[in-house]
Amino acid sequence: MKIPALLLTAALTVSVSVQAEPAHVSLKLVADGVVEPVSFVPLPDGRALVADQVGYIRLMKAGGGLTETPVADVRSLLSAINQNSFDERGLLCLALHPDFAKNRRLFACYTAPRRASAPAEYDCTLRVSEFTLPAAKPLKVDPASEKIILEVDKPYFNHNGGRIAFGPDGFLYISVGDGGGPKGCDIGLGHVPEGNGQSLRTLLAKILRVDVSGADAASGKAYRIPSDNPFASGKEGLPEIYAYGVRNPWAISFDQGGNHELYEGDVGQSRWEEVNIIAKGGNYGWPLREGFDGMNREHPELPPSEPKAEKGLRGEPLIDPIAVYKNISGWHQDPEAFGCSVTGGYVYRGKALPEFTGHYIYGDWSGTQGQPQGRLFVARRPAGGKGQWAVEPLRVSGAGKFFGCVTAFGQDNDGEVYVLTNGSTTLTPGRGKIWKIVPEERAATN
Ligand SMILES: [Ca+2]
Repeated sequence: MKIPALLLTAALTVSVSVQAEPAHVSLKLVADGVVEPVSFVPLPDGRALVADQVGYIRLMKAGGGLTETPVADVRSLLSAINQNSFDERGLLCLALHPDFAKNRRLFACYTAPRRASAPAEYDCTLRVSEFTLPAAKPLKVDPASEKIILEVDKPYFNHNGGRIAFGPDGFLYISVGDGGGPKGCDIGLGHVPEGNGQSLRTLLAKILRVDVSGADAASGKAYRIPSDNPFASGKEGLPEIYAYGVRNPWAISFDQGGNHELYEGDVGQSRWEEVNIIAKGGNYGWPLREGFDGMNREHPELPPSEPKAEKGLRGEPLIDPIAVYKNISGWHQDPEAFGCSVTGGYVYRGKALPEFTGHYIYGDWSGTQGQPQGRLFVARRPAGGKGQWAVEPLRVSGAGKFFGCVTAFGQDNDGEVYVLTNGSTTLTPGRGKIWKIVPEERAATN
């Protein structure tokens, strides 16, 4: 549908601050040879685990390069995946227990085949599991050592979220998407009328928090509920819920420094891609809002059809993102629209690029849908810490040019940040690469 330019201009309700002079960095290739790298998890000894969406856990050697043999082949645990095509299902994220050096507990999130108790029309079941990573060399995980922690049934193949991270409190945080579907807008099979984002009776469209220190005898669950979870009693909402009103939280991360805040990249519908700082009990607005704007749930590429909602269903405030950028689907030919799907990243806490310390490095999956031309951004923390963060494109110069979709980010134990890319928009073998963000390499003739 062609949208009149006038309509789009009139709808702009928030100024998007994008710096004119972008910062320059270079990328150093540290590993390749995977299909779609989606998770990079540093081990205590300087090596790293890398999750390949198609079902492998690989080992990156200290300094770079993957070992020949995967640490684990979990393909047999996964739901069906569209091979050589686009898919959001598969192995989605890894996390090490905070006491990993002692207990060797490795957590993984992936899409499993629909479990028996799920409705027959549903697509798959999002699963968080635990494995033991034996200390013996070479590192090898036995998929049969799996212990299932938590499952969420998924009506459609997309909007899984499926990202996991341990917080400074030692609890496991899990991001879950709204359930997806061809219409988007939190509508369709498995979506309640108010949207899963606003329902406290589903784990879809939520950030969850659980205690994996032991099973809960009373409920029979493999985890316990932290006593200060916002709905811990289960009366007002499901006790696993930590925050709600998110759409497709593709990447959550804790700041290694500062106040150890929880950052979330929330993939937008058609108009706004957003980054949030997640607070306990917070309502992030989906599907009442997208970015700072209201929504048009019938025609999401058009300006909001109703006044912007200010409160949730229980009168609670809706929390604004810290940073947004325009999605090209809703802002045709707008020079400020430069992406289609936010890929959440990390707050930089390394040494090599001090100008980024305390700022959030992240990206856009492909720049334009269908083209493997991802973008990198830095969102600058505002002076004083309050208000909107300025979004600045991060230009890549020097030898390490990348051409690919930005699938995820990683951060090592020194706070340095890595970019995970796929040179294809599909799950095509051999196009996945991992890059370390390094200071700009200037040409010798400069
Ligand atoms: Ca939001």
